Amino acid sequence: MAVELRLTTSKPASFYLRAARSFLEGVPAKDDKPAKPPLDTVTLTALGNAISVACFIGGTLEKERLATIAAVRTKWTPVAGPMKHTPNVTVVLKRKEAEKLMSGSLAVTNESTDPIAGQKPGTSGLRKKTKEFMGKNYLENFVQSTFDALKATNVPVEGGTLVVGGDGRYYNKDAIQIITKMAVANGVKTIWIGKDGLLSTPAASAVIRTREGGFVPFGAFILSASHNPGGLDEDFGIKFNCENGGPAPEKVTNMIFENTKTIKEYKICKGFPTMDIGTSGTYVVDGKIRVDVFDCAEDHVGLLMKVFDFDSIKKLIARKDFSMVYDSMNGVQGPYARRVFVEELGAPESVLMNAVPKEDFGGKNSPSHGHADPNLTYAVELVQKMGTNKTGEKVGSGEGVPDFGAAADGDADRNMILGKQWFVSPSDSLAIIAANISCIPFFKEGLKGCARSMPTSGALDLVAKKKKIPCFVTPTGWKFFGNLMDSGDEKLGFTSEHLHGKYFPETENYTPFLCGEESFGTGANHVREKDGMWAVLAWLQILASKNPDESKPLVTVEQITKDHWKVYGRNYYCRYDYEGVESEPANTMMKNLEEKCATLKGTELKGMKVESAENFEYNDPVDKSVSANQGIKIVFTDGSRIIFRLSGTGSAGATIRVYLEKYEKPSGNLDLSQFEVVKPLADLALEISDLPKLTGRDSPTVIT
Ligand code: VG1
Ligand code: CO
Repeated sequence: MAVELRLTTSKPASFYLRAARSFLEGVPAKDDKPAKPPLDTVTLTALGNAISVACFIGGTLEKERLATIAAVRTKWTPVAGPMKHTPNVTVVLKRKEAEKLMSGSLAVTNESTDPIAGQKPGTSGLRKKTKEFMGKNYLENFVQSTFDALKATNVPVEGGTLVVGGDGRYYNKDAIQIITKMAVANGVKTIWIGKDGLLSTPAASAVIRTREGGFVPFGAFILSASHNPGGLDEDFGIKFNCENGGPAPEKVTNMIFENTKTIKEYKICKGFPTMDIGTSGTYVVDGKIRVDVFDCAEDHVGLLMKVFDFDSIKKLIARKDFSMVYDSMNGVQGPYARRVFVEELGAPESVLMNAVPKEDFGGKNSPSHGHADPNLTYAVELVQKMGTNKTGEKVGSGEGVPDFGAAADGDADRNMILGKQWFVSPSDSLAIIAANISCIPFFKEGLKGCARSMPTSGALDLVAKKKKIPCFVTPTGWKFFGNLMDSGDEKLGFTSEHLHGKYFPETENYTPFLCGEESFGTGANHVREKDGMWAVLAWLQILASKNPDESKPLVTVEQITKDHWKVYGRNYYCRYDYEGVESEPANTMMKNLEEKCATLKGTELKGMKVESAENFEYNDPVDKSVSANQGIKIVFTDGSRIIFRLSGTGSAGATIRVYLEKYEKPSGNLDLSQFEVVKPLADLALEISDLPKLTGRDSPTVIT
């Protein structure tokens, strides 16, 4: 475990010395206080005059042989006042006893290899069948191509720190060992690995942004195919996140892909020891390379505790008339859920469902059939528990049903929110969080900006309009939100002019910022990924603030949703997925649709007039990059929309997504089933696109 001590001159040096020492030594049990185990990492951060205190403590504890100074880092930090910036020093202490010295060869071998076709990263990294990933040089080629792209753009790979972790699926642990050996061969000096190889996607982002004082690593490899099933016969994936903690932007992933087409050799240290990633500690190999294996939850949960008011959520959870459940779907979220709900918020162990990470997320015979995908179709166990069916309608009397239920996907960046017999659609959830944002301490002054992906419903736009804040519409995929969150941030401390590292001090600052997607992804600028746990805590915080008085009846999730519709109206919304379609007819369908766009405008279809029809193109307002071909969008004069896209996360064939939306004013009928309301739009979509004829499919495989 790690801790950060922020030194100031308001307390004497001896106070901090004692504190650092007791963290490193641990504290024995006393009276009714439990023992505190020793911590492996103590980070001292200090500004201005406190810097000498940090040096004094580090030097003293090293002399006492209690700790090793693993790193001393300096950077400039913005401060209020005329100085504007001040020097900032971070001293990283590693507990001597937790340090394991290992021998091993650091000799680098250049292995020759040939390009492998199809290594193009999609919406969120490269995803393929696990067996393909396990094939000769498959992972190695992609990893080397990434290092080469980074080095070509002056990312400080050499001598740098790299984060590696994954969602725990089959092949995760082996891949981590390979990446470690390749990273060392490519000059990386320090590798941070989540214990047991686990790091959720948002946690990896939090580690980059906050561990050891923040912004130490140059990036992270996250091993995940997210909600796609895991196992030898299922999917595996890898993605690279940059030094801001966000997914590599398109210019980087394009560069990686180009490299995979010409790669001739990769570098690996074959004699580097295989690391014990099941035991926390800091391993020093050959006196030169440091591998830290650390608790996967500490940085992320530590950050969330700064964003939210845990005490008020704790009070909500303690209420006798409130109960909740949380389904980790046997993905990576289990350890995080236990830490947050049970250890920090005092909920009983029984709130945790499927909280043990499994390599196959429970596999084919589990209720979710191994799809760690939090939606009404796959989160079967939770949906049943919450008293609804797979179209979100109430089932049974509601007796004994918890008041709140939520779930995460395999890599824990997604969330599904449920109330007692009540489903909140992700687009509505985003809008409701926006409308109630100031309940959350991190946002107490409100939002400066927000964004949604293009296929996400326009519910957020209505809130943004009322609050008079900018609302951006981006292509699908979290990487497009990154620039908006980094905009106006000078990020002192980054010296290299590389990749995404060209920060944008001149452009508008939009933080605090909220963003989300219809695909059960919600998040904010505390990290640069969507964050499943964040969304759930946001809802719990809203519930806590709507229920300040325990003697009054509980204001429920259902009520909060309905109250929202009464103010803003309701964006009835559904997504139809046609999975496992042949690529060729899917591409033909999209091409035909694009051609049709030119003539659709102004025409009438089943009594609905087309206002616009286009292939969505995004012009990034921050770095001015252009992303074309992001989905066919048909908008009608009554505000209804039909959108067609091909998925970019599948591992084989094609998945067609059809997004349907119909707006109803606050004075209209707000209590219909979304599936019924959008049905006529779905029929129209099939007619316009010729989908059934081209693909041979009459009905979608999944409706969300
Ligand atoms: C899907 C979703 C998209 C999401 C992406 C990654 O992409 O539609 O909104 O960002 O998955 O989510 P696509 O290209 O298949 O539509 V995750 O949780 O799978 O990393
Ligand atoms: Co995911």
